[in-house]
Amino acid sequence: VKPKAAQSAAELADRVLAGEVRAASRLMRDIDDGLPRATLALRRLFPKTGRAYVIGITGSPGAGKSTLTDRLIAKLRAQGKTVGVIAVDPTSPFTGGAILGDRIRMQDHATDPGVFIRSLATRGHLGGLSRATGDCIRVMDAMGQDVILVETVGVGQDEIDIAQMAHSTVVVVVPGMGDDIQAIKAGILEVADVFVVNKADQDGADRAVRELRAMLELRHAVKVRSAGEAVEWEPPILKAVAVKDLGIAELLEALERHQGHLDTSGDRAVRERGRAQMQFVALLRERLLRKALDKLERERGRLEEIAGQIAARTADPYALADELASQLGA
Ligand SMILES: Nc1nc2c(ncn2[C@@H]2O[C@H](COP(=O)(O)OP(=O)(O)O)[C@@H](O)[C@H]2O)c(=O)[nH]1
Ligand SMILES: [Mg+2]
Repeated sequence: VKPKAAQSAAELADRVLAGEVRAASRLMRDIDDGLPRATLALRRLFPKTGRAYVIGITGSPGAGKSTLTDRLIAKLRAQGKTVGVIAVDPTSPFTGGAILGDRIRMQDHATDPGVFIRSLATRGHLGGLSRATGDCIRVMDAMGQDVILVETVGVGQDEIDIAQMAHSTVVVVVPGMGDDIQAIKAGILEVADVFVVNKADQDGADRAVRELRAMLELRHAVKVRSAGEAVEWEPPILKAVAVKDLGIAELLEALERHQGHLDTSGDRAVRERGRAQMQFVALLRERLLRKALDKLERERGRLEEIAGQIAARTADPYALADELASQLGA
């Protein structure tokens, strides 16, 4: 990296640390574009991060995550807290897919200097969406947001990784989900700290609560048997009607209790290491993949050649991948 880039990265980082919104936006764009100076700036920011309280909000599309997020923002702002929002949902109102009412509502917060909203697309990250999200969390943390809300659609490993970046993870479900419960079983259940059955104005909310409780009890029984001790934190199952602002105060209370639990149980430190490991592996994965793809790109036509050989069965992908990996060196 040229000295000039290093200097501009340092300047950018310092402006972010001073809480400058434009600098934070700039850095996030640089992160998106994969500019080397973004990494330099992130390195400078990193020691100053770790202060924000990160809340993950995950669930199926249409479950009401954005509406819930919007209501949480209002409550947190009323408490005088600054709020960062990262929407990793391409269908989110934050990214413009909103009905008019949603957009007007978001605009209220968009002009509030205490709120910083940023959306992340799922493309262009080499599968490193969790890495990109982690970087954005750090930028918001460094610029001084007290609370960072991360909205993700609760499907796939990337999403579960992202959910694990939060101090507290809220899983939003809606009545009559059936299949949803199956999806939840597939992994997100393990990372849920608080469940919200949203749209409790619709039929079946109590049934959804019962189904979730049954699943948790099953999990609890398994854990008690395997660990030989009780699990300390029992994820509460709350009902909410986000559009009517019902259940939001209770959700915040549950999150505050969870924060307290993290502090008293020592889980905060355990999770911090878990998060650090997760984020480091995500970073490493992306860096190594980038290195491999760069190498293939330098050897013009090599990737196409490999693809041709594999398709024609004249070479096998296992040997070629191993060969390339070993060529990358230590
Ligand atoms: N009936 C009802 N509709 C809701 C509730 N919360 C959100 N919605 C509506 O559900 C739709 C999807 O909400 P949105 O927040 O965009 O969901 P997301 O995709 O999970 O972010 C919108 O039309 C909301 O107005 C609720 O509690 N009850
Ligand atoms: Mg949304």
